Amino acid sequence: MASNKKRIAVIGAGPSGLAQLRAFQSAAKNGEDIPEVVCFEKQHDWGGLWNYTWRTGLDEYGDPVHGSMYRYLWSNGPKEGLEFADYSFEEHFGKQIASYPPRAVLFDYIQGRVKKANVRDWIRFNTPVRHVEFDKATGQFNVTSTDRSAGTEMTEQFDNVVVSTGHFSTPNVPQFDGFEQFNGRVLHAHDFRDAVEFKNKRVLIIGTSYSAEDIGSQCWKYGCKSVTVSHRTAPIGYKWPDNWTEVPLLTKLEGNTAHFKDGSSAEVDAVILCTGYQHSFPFMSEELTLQTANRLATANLYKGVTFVDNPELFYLGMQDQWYTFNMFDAQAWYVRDTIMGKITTPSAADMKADVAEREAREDALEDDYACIVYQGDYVKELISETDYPSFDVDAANEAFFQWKKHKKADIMGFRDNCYKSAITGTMSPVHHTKWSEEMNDSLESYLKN
Ligand code: FAD
Ligand code: NA7
Repeated sequence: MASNKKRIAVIGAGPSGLAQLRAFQSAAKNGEDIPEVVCFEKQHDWGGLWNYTWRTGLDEYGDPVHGSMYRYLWSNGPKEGLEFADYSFEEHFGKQIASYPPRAVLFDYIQGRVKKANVRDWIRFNTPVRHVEFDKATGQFNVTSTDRSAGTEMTEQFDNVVVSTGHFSTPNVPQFDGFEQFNGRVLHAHDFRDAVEFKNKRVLIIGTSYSAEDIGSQCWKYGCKSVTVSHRTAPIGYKWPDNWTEVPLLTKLEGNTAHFKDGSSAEVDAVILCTGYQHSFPFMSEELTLQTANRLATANLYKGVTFVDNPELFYLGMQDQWYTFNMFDAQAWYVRDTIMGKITTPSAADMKADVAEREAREDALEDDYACIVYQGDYVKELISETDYPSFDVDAANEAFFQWKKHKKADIMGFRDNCYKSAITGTMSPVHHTKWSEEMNDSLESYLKN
């Protein structure tokens, strides 16, 4: 007999998609009758961006490579800001660990919770979703996916779709005069993999946000000759090392000479475009596609998750991010309870008013500290409506405040600081080696405290 259970498609098994699986598994563990959940993941493994790949460009099947992560990446914010409320670092590692873990350590942590929840069987790996459309006649979504190992394509029906494919994967790539004739590499941050490639090179970075800061810092740490950061709006303004300069926007390249808006110039060997990413959902039909800027109040998502034009569709993790893993959890629990009918979605007009109110509040924010509080309040708001374990969001905000101050004081040394967990209240140990001197980013080395 055919099941009359709802069927839910979760697209992507990165931190957001895994949060959705864990949310449903947690309800099942509490004895609730949960829908059938099918997660589609285009890569061979889970973890999203944290599942590092050496590949760039197209993968072995000719699909765009999702990964934007690079070697030697250490968390760019304190782990105390992202800790899962239902699975602490101490539970995972059996002890408290230092505050800025390298990629492999965070990847291990992400996996620990979902291994414990035993949800791997819910995921169809190596299976990209190619197309999603809504059938008004049936009130269901038709989801077309390709099993790349078998080379087969199929279309199935789902009552709800949760899009959790991230938004830091499809690069925004501006053009500057002279790129065609430049005698060095021009690449986007998405394709940056190993800072050692730029040893002894003069690196020009365009952009002033996280990628610019961190890729520049990696190149510095691994021995580049100099870093020049070119800004469109304003310089980053930290106290940079002596071989690091901030300049106005690039106007053109002539050979290896980069010219800037103020008339100055510099000789450079490589250009890295740290110019951000696009929200890109080529697999969604036009009327289901989220169109938003990279901001805290995403356009067209009620409560930051429910698609206003079709409230059976949800998007996770589409905000610009101070909070990450625990915010995705708050969203996933909220989406779960909406799908399971425990939370009611209001009228379209009320949803639109909610979005407008969030945008107006964000537009009035004066500085980064206010942005942190704003996103912390959003996390509080969502968790107050579900059974996601409540945690001390103010303490997590405080870790972010300290982080900002530590960056201002010493941009190449901020990762040597430690903070108190908002989940367990324990203080992190100081890492055994300074970030600037630590070339070993393995899990084994990091845990030797
Ligand atoms: P992703 O991690 O991008 O996962 C999306 C998943 O969807 C992927 O597995 C992908 O393969 C899959 N997918 C995509 N399209 C399809 C499809 N059509 N069909 C099926 N599957 C699909 N956050 C922090 O908290 N700390 C950090 O230090 C930090 N550093 C970062 C460094 C870099 C370079 C980048 C780019 C981001 C960083 N982030 C960091 C932010 C990052 O966005 C989050 O940590 C997190 O990875 C977002 O999770 P996600 O699941 O929303 O998206
Ligand atoms: P962000 O945070 O979206 O920042 C993009 C940057 O690129 C920002 O400084 C922009 O400058 C700049 N930009 C965008 N377009 C241009 C053009 N055309 N010319 C010059 N500069 C431009 O992206 P990131 O990659 O840094 O960070 C994304 C995530 O990756 C983040 O979560 C990290 O954890 C890792 P603007 O200020 O708008 O002038």
